[in-house]
Amino acid sequence: MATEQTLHPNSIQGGLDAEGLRFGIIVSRFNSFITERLLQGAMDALTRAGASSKDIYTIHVPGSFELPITAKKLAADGRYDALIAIGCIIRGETAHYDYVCSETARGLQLAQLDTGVPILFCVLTCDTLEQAIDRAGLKGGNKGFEAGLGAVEMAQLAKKLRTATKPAAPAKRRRK
Ligand code: INI
Repeated sequence: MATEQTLHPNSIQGGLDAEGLRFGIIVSRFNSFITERLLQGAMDALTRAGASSKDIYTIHVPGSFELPITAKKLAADGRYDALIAIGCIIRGETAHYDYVCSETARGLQLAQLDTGVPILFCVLTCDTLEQAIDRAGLKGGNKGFEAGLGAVEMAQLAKKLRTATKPAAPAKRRRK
């Protein structure tokens, strides 16, 4: 039997340095009282991580339902290292909430899987306005800030994976 040895696997992780990375932030105008606070949180995180204003674009859309198509277009143009989708969906009296929630989440997931560009899901899905306020800078912190840090980490990770998973160059054949 082989002697026991400690293994040291290779580790690939994204860090939190945003210098030189480009970000797009798509913001839903619906419930803008909440979404603009989430945007401030995301901007705060990106600024603290070292991103510069010239590398950050904000794009506003009417509602959360419009986030996926916009995110996909931005991701497909290849200029961004990561995107953040910001929305706030609050339950009403009809099933509308369920459709907007599920299609927004599904569309954003498809957009990032189709394009390979990380899209951070910063869409609050709440039963009440109070729950949303708590998550936009009060008791529950600011989910925009969390998404901002997540965007930096995923942008770096995506870059590293592009190089780390490249197949090694074929070994040169020796002449006989
Ligand atoms: N959009 C939201 O972002 N949040 C909501 O709470 C919401 N509600 O409750 O209706 C909402 N609806 C609009 C939707 O996102 C689309 O903009 C609209 O249906 C037009 O496509």
